[in-house]
Amino acid sequence: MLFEFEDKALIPLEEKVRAQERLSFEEGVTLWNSFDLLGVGYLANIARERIHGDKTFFIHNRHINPTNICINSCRFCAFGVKADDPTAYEKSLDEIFSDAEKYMNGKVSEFHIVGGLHPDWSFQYYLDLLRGLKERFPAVHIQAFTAVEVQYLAELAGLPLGETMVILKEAGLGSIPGGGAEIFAPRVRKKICGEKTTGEDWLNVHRTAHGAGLRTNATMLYGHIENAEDRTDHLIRLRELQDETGGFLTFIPLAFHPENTRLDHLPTTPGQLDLKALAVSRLMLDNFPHIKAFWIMITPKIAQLSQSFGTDDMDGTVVEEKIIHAAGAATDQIFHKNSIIEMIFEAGRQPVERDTLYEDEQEVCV
Ligand code: V47
Repeated sequence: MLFEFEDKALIPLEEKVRAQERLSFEEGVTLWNSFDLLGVGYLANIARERIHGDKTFFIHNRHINPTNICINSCRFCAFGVKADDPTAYEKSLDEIFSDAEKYMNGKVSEFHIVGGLHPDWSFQYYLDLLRGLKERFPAVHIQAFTAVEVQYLAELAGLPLGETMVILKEAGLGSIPGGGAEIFAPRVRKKICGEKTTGEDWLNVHRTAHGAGLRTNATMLYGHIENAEDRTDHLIRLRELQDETGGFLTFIPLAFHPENTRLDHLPTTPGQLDLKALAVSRLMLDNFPHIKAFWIMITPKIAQLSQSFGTDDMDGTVVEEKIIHAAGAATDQIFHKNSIIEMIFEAGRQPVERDTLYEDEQEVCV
């Protein structure tokens, strides 16, 4: 039986999706504005199953947030504070090494490290952090420092971006996470994080990373003051860079959490928008291998459902997360591997445990 679209504007898109034809800016806006969530999800699932069949990936990882002290004051962020704030913290290298060890239980395969732009830490601190972790856990991949942090580190080092990346890579950096992208549209970016790295600069850091042989992820912060055109523009800019370099692995839409932020008058994102963000991303980012449902942000239940709305990755165990929890995330800090596997099976998909670069993929048997 043929799928019946409630929104007739989606009908012409099915042929294009099946023929693997690229969707335009206008078609992207149509998808965001459509009331037909099932229709959008149906289209995204065609693309998802063509690329990945029934597989859903996950990773045994651990997040580490070394400090929340930050020179920026982004309006959407509840994590970053100034040094005199009572909640300010900074972890010594020894604390980080011992935390990492504490939670190794078995085989964590990735450390995901993201933090504030600390006004006093030196470039050397970051090199010692990478080298110290690599020395103690040589088999664990280090995915660390958003493009915003990498740009800051290059400034601290007084070196060009490319050289900074080579040094970070030699010290143990394996890949770069997708944070800091927020929304590229200057009109919105200025209002939510005016002092932060521009969208152009964010893209340039990733371009340089790809040139230095580092794979990276990308994100988009949605559900605040942006509109459908801003989101579509963001996705198309990422798609263009991916055409140029091929260096992106995964895209992760990040649902805005307003609590404790300077945008706390805004509501939390509805589940409808969370699912749509994942589905539209799958459809517009036709050259991105993976679309990730970060369960910390959207709850494990929405992440589970989203496997029929375009996603093929559930992120991982995480263990400790401070950025989104500072902004009111009500999810747990840790998702045990067996629970992730169970949720993937329940969704009718095949769980596959992966490493960061999707080079080692192990299907999990019942
Ligand atoms: O850079 C900050 C965002 C990011 C809020 O690459 C917020 O695999 C929502 O980038 N509401 C950090 N979002 C998290 C991140 C990430 C997470 C999981 C996987 C990967 C990956 C990357 O969180 C920040 C910022 O963009 N953020 N505050 C907030 N109130």
